[in-house]
Amino acid sequence: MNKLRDIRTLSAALGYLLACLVTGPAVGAVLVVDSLLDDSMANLAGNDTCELREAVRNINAGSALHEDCPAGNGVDDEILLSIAGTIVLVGAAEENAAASGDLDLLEDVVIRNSSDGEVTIDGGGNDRIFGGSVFNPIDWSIEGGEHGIVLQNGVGGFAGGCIESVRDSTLTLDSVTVTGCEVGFDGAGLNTGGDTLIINSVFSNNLQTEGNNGGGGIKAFAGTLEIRDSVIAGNEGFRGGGVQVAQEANLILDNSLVTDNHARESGGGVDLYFPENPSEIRNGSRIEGNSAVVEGGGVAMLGNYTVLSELLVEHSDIGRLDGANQTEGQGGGLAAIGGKIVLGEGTQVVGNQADGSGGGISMRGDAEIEVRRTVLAQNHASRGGGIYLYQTNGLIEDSLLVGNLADGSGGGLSFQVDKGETLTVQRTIWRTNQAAVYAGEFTSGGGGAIHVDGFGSGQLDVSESEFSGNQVLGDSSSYYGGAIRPAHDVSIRNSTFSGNSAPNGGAVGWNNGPNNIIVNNATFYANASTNDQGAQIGSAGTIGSLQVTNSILVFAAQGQHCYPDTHTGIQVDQTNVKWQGGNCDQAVEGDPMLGPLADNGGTGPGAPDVGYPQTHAIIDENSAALDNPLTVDCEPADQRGVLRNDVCDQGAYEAVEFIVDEVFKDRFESN
Ligand SMILES: [Ca+2]
Ligand SMILES: [Ca+2]
Ligand SMILES: [Ca+2]
Ligand SMILES: [Ca+2]
Repeated sequence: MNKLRDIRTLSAALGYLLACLVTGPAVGAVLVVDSLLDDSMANLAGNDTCELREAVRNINAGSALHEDCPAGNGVDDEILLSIAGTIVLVGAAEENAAASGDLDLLEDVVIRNSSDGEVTIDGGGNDRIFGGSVFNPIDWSIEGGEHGIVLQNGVGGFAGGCIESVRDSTLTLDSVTVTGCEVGFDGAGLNTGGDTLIINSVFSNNLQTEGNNGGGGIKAFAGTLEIRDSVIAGNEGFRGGGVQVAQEANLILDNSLVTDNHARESGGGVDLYFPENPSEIRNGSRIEGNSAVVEGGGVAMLGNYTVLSELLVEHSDIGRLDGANQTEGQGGGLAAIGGKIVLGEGTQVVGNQADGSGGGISMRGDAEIEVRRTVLAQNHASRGGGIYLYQTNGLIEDSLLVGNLADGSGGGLSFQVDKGETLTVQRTIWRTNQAAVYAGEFTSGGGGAIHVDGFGSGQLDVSESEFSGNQVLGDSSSYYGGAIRPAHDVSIRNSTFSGNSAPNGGAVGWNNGPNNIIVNNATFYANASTNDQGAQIGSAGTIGSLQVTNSILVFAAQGQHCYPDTHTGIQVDQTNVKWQGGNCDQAVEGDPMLGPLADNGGTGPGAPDVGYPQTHAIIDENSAALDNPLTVDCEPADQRGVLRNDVCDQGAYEAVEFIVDEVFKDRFESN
């Protein structure tokens, strides 16, 4: 029996191959639509023109069900729209055989504009335009070609206002505009449940109406949604004003613009809702001018606690100075609860606004963030002007935070610890960020660049970074830390504090603890206490300690170097050098002879556009900080990553090049 079946199978296969040799493999039918008419099936029949509805039904049937059109093959069929103009679909909705209302697609099909102008398919405000059946997932595409296809004015009931692509279908939209569509729950322009490519296309002014679900422009609930070279603009939804990507779906946004969309809850531009697979925003994409009421003006991610939800942003902009994303709640540019956000090379988060916390970025709820080679500039919030982190572990490196503003604490960043979270900051520039602490909401606080607070435990480690021109505004005796207002466990190594100011503690200051703060090989230069309470370091804290070693304190621009000097918590021992300022009496008096704040190089990649975190170089061989024998346990390399020599210099800069230059001068210069 088996042998007989094998022979039958073999002969059937041979017969098929022979048939292919004679006739070629099955070729899809090409159905040319040469009419813009839509009407009842009876009225379309026998008029000698092939209407779109007849063509779709022939393809669904795989036959010449309607004699005005060629027969459908059922495999690889193609519809050519040969007449430019507008087709308005008519007939009752809630019908699923393409006989009225929406065109229900049950077989694979390519719909292409072959006319000499734009073709518009209008849903008539009656039903969606293209639908399908969950029992018939299909591979399909709409190709507008040179002149484009517009899908407009569809109304989709629950899901898919203009287009519904059912689970496990694949869909390509190329050169298609989807506009003015409306839906109750999911995807006003498009609701899709399979791999979807949107290229050279526009989704504009679509509306998702109900107080649940979302996707003003597009909702993807399964498969990869790739949006390339496209524009998503002016759409509105509950979650995801522009795009909502949920659970089994993931997003790739490539060289696309998401702008002027609005969410009545979260994710004005994009909402990632418990995504189980990583998403990417990349390659020149811009998310700007979007808004959300609750959180994530530009992007929101509600993370999954069991599967790591992850978003990577690279070479893309979230916000711009004249195109802020904004929210009445948290995370003007980007908000995440849970999950992991990675901001990579070439990301800019600029000009975003949150009435709550996190002007640029807000993260909380067992979340994780990595920021690399990123610029965060001129974002504004009540707390954490650039970044707000709560119950979040983080890494920030080779980045630039400039001109961010908090009405409360943490102009650059607010780090709220709770359960032992860690934040590592390295090779990063913090410049001209401001905390404008105001009485009322926050009775104490500060941190022009970084504010650490919270009732639990946590650790902040800062190294190889520049803090310059950061400020805590106001005059309260409770406002501390022009650069850093630490709490809990903080280490500061190989960093430069220059020209920062606060009422108390111009560079570093705090007013409550518990603290365990270690500062090693730092340079404090020309910081100011506007209340004369510690130009460089100030404290009213009574718990914990701040230990400063191997550091330089020079030029107390206003106030004494340390305040109060006798506080047991502040320990600035003889391994430090001080100049042009009082207090810090254990430090040894001497002129370190420093140059101005300048980019003196580095060994890392440097921050985008501005290079390396700046340093004050030791510029004279008579510097009191040069090869200082009192130093103990210096950092092995300096702020720039340059290895220190045998006897380390105090401060963040090791004068290795200076010494080489001097040797060169002595040996070879004739005069
Ligand atoms: Ca006809
Ligand atoms: Ca239908
Ligand atoms: Ca229908
Ligand atoms: Ca040295």
